[in-house]
Amino acid sequence: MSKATRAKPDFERHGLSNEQLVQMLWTMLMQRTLENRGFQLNRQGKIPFASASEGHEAVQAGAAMAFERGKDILVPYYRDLGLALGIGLTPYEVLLSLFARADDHSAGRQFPHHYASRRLGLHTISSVIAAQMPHAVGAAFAFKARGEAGRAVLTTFGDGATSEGEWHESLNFAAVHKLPVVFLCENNEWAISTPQRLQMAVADVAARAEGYGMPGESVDGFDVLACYVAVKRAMDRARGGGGPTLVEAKCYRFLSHTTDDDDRTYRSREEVDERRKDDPVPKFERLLVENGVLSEDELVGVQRRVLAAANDATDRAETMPYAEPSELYTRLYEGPWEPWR
Ligand SMILES: Cc1ncc(C[n+]2csc(CCOP(=O)(O)OP(=O)(O)O)c2C)c(N)n1
Ligand SMILES: [Mg+2]
Repeated sequence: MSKATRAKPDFERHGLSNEQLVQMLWTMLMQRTLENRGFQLNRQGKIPFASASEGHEAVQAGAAMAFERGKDILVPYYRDLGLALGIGLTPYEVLLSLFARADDHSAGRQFPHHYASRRLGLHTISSVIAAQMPHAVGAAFAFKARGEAGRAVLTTFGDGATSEGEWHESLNFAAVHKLPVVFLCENNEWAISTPQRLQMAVADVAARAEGYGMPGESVDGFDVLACYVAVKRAMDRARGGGGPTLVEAKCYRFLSHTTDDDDRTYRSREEVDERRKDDPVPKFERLLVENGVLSEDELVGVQRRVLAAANDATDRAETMPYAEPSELYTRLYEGPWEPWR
């Protein structure tokens, strides 16, 4: 039976080809595999730290599909493993970052999961909450000042970041100057141990958009296609000169904040188990199989290829050397400039 005849007529694919849909699934599976790998390597004593992003796969794979590589700039935060993979960062580059090896973009000087890639338009990541947002707005301002139409900046942050001064300054400045930037909130209901109800007195982060004079939209962050549609619409608006948008994807963090956190100290297992029932990864797998985009066998094939690629990247990165002390100041500045001399 051909794939076309297997497809249900009510399946809304939003213009995405089978290849793109499977690409999104690949991103989600790879994100989950590599983030679990980070926890495993940490517990084995091989790496000092890893962040957790289980529960954020749909938001990130959907947003990545709305990003135009070679044109747009991504200014992410520390939980964006799937976004980085989705716009083209390789599993090997992720593992080099986790192992802090010499061939890592920062030669191992950055925090694990804090990647950067000029090739991909991936801005370096700061762990300082909301510090990336003025940078994103600055990049969008540069696009506008240089007359570079058709380009947009996508920046991401958590619910907790919305309490920072930079968050408000960034949204206000972007709206006043009608800048080509999309603010994507990955609302996972927690800022480490602080629940949303102690973070803000509104139910939806998106409601705040009106106060700045830009459109705001809340979307189901466990629905990868809904996330793609919302972020794509916002990116298209930005690229077309329509100004900024605030998109809020409501998701959940299934694991602890990072390998240094123990979420059992502030939330119940019942709460986490309840939210896991809506796990976006098996949900999207089922959607693709039920609609004939993938057969059961093809799905198993994708899962196996993801695991094999993750294992290969782990093995290769682990054998790589650390940077030499003499390289401490290399790759910090463009060209031979050495301002500390
Ligand atoms: C300015 C600043 N304050 C505090 C911290 C410590 N910190 C790290 S992550 C975090 C929680 C952020 O929560 P949220 O923005 O919801 O993102 P999430 O981690 O939930 O994805 C805090 C308070 C920090 N890194 N920077
Ligand atoms: Mg949060």
